[in-house]
Amino acid sequence: PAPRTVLLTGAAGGMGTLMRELLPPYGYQLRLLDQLPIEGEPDAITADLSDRDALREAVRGVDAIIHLAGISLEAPFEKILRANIEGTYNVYEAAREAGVRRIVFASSNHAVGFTPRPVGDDPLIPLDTPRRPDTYYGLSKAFGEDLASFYWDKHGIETVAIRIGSCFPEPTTVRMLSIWMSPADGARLLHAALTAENVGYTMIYGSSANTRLWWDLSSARALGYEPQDDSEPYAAKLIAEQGELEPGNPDHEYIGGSFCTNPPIWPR
Ligand code: NAI
Ligand code: 15L
Repeated sequence: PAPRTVLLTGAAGGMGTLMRELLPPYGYQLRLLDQLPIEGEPDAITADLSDRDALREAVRGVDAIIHLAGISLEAPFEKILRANIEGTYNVYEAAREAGVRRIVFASSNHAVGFTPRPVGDDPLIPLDTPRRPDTYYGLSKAFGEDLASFYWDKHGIETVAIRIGSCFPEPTTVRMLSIWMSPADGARLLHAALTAENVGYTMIYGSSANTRLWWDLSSARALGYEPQDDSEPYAAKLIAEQGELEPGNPDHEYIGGSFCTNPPIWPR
């Protein structure tokens, strides 16, 4: 049966807030968790991912988990270790103990951030491109992908890991024209990741059907995802304001853009 009750971690964040609105029409009953309280959501669980008792309680009776919680940008390693690496481990352990069968893990393009971005007629970045994290943050997402793969092989917990591009209401940079995932497509993608059968461990890229797309969406489409949006209507205005990406700009060179130069190491 399709999952109905879904734990949404990171529910107070940018994507969590968007998905709280967009997922219920698909028929989900969301249980919300975040370290921050959520206004207008008195039933939301306010807990840190280091609180294993709270996680045990939070996963009880859910059909699936969408795991968005964590530090979503670069930060000192100790913080990333605690929130993203240990925190994601704690979520998987809680799922294993409670018998939850499916997790959708918010990975990131920054797990492959140092991959040169395709230019001109270059092929799209393939699904099996080697991981090239661009930050401790990206490294934590690479860890999360391997953790998910391990929990499938060892414990039979299925995961769809989504290397999300940029999920915001609108693209705001020229780079985002290639990696944008509209919120509506984000909800479509999460729905597909929750309902596709026999996913085992599957890695997908998460974006809309952008004209300037950089990566292969076929594993996402294989789950039943049919993106409806394209960033192209935003292109003329953004390029007029910001100019085309030029060589020497990290957004021109690498998938991860400026994350590759944080801390600054440009030019190499
Ligand atoms: P965000 O930073 O807006 O939200 C993350 C939420 O997680 C926050 O509400 C925060 O309070 C919570 N959180 C952080 N550490 C926690 C902890 N230790 N315990 C409990 N809660 C904790 O991030 P956003 O943009 O909503 O992203 C959601 C997820 O998707 C993140 O994992 C991020 O890395 C990933 N992602 C997002 C992208 C995007 O374009 N929005 C792109 C690629 C990946
Ligand atoms: C991410 O992984 C971040 O969580 C998000 O805030 C954006 O910066 C996005 O990548 C991006 O690459 O634009």
